[in-house]
Amino acid sequence: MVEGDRKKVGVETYSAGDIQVLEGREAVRRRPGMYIGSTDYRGLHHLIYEIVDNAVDEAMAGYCTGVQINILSDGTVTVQDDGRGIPVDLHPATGKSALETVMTTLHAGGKFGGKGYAVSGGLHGVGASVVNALSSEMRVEVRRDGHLWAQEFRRGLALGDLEQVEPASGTGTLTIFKPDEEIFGPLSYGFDDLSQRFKEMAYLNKGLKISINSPWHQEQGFPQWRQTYEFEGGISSFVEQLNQGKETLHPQPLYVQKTVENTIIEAAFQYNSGFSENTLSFANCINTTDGGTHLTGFRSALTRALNDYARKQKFLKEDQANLSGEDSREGLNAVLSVKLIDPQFEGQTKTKLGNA
Ligand code: 28G
Repeated sequence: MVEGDRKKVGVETYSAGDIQVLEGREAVRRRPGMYIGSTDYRGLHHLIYEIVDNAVDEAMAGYCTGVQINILSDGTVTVQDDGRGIPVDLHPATGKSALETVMTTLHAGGKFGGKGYAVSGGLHGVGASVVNALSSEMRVEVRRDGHLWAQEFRRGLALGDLEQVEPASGTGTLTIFKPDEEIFGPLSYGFDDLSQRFKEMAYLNKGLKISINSPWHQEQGFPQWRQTYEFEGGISSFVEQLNQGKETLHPQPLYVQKTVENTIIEAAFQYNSGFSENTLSFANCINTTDGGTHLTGFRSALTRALNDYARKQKFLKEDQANLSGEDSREGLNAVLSVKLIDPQFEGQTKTKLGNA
């Protein structure tokens, strides 16, 4: 065969965007642990949190009032929200819809600014495209602009184009995915772990209704398989729960809230007759178990406020020393929650907030 005889069998249809998709998907499937921590029980649950986090982001942006999570008998997970719906318009950089871009490009729509408050931290924040790459099947349905739109994927690759299915009212996103058993092994879910996280999310986002309904658990014979959380009291309700069964020193938790330069700060606290402190701190709904600047600031502000008041009221005489930090936290149950546009998580486990 002479050079030039070789027939072209097709036109080159791979765009830069396609290559990026393949690279992203293959990288994720080759080393899933790099993206979701592990491929065991924790990693499997991480997939669900990743998708639910996106719905909670939409709630923090002020557009979503409810999230419904279902676990079907075959291990398929569905997550539905009533937010604005993932945009379906053409994304100029990739030549694909925004939806397909978000679902197939690593970090597309990621938590790196321009997105408002985003649940992120630790191993979170890798995005829906990672869940897609690690799902044997995925289907995304969006209600938006007067229509129902849908697209399907297999192990992160689009099965077809985004389709305009039918006229539809309302807005929201429905994501249906089946974690890949080639990666995770047999699918097995823990109702208590899932519901605990959803409960925490509901406390941290007052008025947000989160429901979990799991025919999977029902079929496996678990006693608990559905639950709904909605707390009008937000983190004050959280503190009431922490103080349940304890002798409280005042009937209602104290609650303070302030927004400073796009940073929302909330604290709820209530003293009980015990001696230990229990303060839970969160940044963008991530439990900052190693504390950080927000916790340090809260503690010193509390001590200062108590001392100022004690001096003013002459509970502390001029020759008496200030209350120590430890004094001010005796019997304290508190929940501190900050929401920032660009949270900086530090430390080995990324559970310490570093923002000034
Ligand atoms: C049901 C499963 C989990 C989501 C939205 C809504 C928007 C969005 C999601 O945008 C692309 C990149 C940054 C703006 C944003 C809709 C703005 C206007 C959205 C979800 C566009 C992503 N209208 N709801 N993504 N951004 N729910 N639930 O995933 O610039 S993801």
